[in-house]
Order: sequence, then structure tokens, then C-alpha cells
Amino acid sequence: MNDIQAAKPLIAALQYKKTSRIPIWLMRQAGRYLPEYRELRAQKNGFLDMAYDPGAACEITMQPIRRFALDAAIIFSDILVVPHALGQDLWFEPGHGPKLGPLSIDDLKPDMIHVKLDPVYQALKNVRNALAQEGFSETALIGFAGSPWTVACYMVDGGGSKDFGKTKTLAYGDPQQFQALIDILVEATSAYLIAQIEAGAEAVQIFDSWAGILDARDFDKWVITPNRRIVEAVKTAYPDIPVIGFPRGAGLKYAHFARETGVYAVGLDQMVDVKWAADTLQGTVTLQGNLDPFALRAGGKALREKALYILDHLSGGPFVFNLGHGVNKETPPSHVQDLVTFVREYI
Ligand code: 1CP
Repeated sequence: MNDIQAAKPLIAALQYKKTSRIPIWLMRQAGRYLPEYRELRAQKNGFLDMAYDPGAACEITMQPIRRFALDAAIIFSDILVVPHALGQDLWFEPGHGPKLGPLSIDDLKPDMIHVKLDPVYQALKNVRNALAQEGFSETALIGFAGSPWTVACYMVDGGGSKDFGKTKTLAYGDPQQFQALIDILVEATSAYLIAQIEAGAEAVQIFDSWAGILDARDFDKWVITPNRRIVEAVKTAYPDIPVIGFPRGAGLKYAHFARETGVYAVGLDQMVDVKWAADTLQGTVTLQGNLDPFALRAGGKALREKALYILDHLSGGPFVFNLGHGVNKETPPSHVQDLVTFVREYI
């Protein structure tokens, strides 16, 4: 850790330190709500073509930074590049989200991932350079991956789903086979996050978007244990690089997650009561969250009132302002500017 990193408000907050201001960044801050993103996308052959082009991925990562000077840039990629790098087919159907080809667990190739993921590492290097060159000295670069459970959900179900029924059926019906898949993902994800740090990521987030669909015992088995194993691997390689966990939908199990995984910070979804989170979690971990993305889309009084409530309850301890989930694609960019100004002016 060098002095420049320590000075960035986001990194200081994630390291449980007092900060000069409340850092703010937004999940899915790059993407379809920005006209400059849609313009670039129209010139490219779909999502993967952009994500695997280090120049385009850097440009898209920088777009929201140039507009809003956020405290973090998050590398433009997707959680599903890991199964793709392991050898599973992946494509994005316009309007239908990601689709994955048939899964053969025995044929996955964990040794090959860095070859396919190299453009992501190049993009991270480009973003660190762009941030420095364009004078964003306080903006930190975040790398990310999906959690083994959430990525397995897409791998087994073959895409998005309301209930990830195929995945649950495999996890309950053949736990040994499912464990083999989780083990591969723990190894690949740890190696991927460490390589992102080597390429310039100053913090990493593990997205466990579907953590909330498991019962308490399976939450321990498929959410807590794999997250803990990854956190341990990253901490062994880079003890000062903060890891943010995001067990979306975990409810009261957030407390157990914060205690057991060793994450520096937890991302709260908007369903979590911030009073409970301040009392129960903030004594030991940094909190991040948790404005409803639709309050951001609505804007105006609703946005200010909900943002103020969060700030009043969570700004007393280490805190990073964020949404409870990703920016909705119908969000007017001016609402993002209003939110950033509001958080910056809060005392
Ligand atoms: O232009 C387009 O149509 C592509 C839309 C898009 C974008 C902009 C997808 C497809 N992925 C992304 C980028 C992305 N995905 C980022 C970029 C960095 C940022 O600005 O935040 C990140 C962090 C993700 C992470 C991601 N992908 C998650 C975890 C967070 C979450 O939203 O819960 C998940 C579940 C995915 C899978 C995925 N990729 C894309 C879509 C539409 C989905 C969801 C599919 C579904 O469940 O229906």
C-alpha cells in the first residue's frame, strides 16, 4: 500500500478509517442509462466485444467518472466472464440478458482462465493510467467477480431465472457434484481477483446477487464458506487490499456473513434496515449502500428524503454511499448528479 492509495477516501473508509468526506460510487454506474455508453455500444458487436476490448472497457469505465467524479471507478466487465474463461459458452442476447451453453463440470479448465481474462487485466492497467492522467487522484479502482454461488446459478440454469430451480435441484440432489463446481469457482475467482489487484485494482467486490434465495444452513455452506475461502486467499496475497462482500437479500444473515467471512466491508441491499445495520454491523465492518435504485430513477424529493435517511443513520461510522442494487437503465443521468451533489454537501 502506498501513500496515494491511503489518501483515497474510498480506500480509507473500506479500511475502517475516518474519512474527510463520505465516499460515493454506484453499482452499475457504467451502462445503458448513459448516452455515451449507448453510442459506443452501437459501434460494437455486443457486450462481450466491449468487455474484452481493453480500450473500449477503459473508456466505458471512465464515462461515469468524467461526468460525476465518483470516488470509485469499477472495471467494466461482467461476473460471467469467469465461466466463459473456464470454457463454458456465453453470449448476450439483446433484451434477454446472458445465456450460457451446456455445463460439463469435469471439462472446465481452471488453468486456462488468465489467457481469456487477459483483456480485463489490460483494461485495469489502462484505467489506472487514465485516472492518473485525467487528474482523478482521489478515485480508486475497484475490481470484481461474482461469488461462486451466484456464478454457479447462471452456469447451471444457463442464464437468469426467477428461482434458479435447476441450480437448487443440483445443490440439494447431488451436493458432491455441486461442491466440485463450487471448489473450481473458489480457485478461479481467487486467482482472478488477485490478478486484478496485480493489474491495478485497489479494492475488490464479490457480488453474491442470489445469496438471498438459500435457507440458513445452505447459506452457510454455499455463501459463507466460499466467500470466506476467497477472502482468505486475497488477504494472504494482499492483506491491505479491501474486499467488499455483497450478499444481496441475506436479511438477518448479514450479521453472520459480516462476522464469518472476514470481509472489510459489506454492501447492503435496500431491504436492510439501516438502523439495524448501524447497531449490529457497523461496530466491526464498513457499510456500503443502500439506496433503492428506483429512488434514484424517481429523483427529486423522494431521492433526497431517502438518501438523507441513510446518511443520518450510517454516516456515524465507516460508510460508503451506494445503491442497494445496480443503476436502473431508465435513470436520468441528472439524477445521479443530484445524488452526488447531495452526498458531497451532507455534513
Ligand atoms: O449493454 C447491455 O445490454 C449489457 C448490460 C450489462 C452491463 C452494463 C450486463 C449484462 N452486464 C453489465 C456490466 C456489469 N455487470 C458490471 C459493470 C460495472 C458497473 O458499472 O457496475 C457489473 C459489476 C456487473 C455484475 C453482474 N452481472 C451481476 C452482479 C450484480 C447484479 O446486478 O446483481 C450480475 C448478476 C450479472 C449478470 C448479468 N449481466 C448482464 C445482465 C443483464 C445480467 C443479469 C441477468 C439476469 O439475472 O437476468
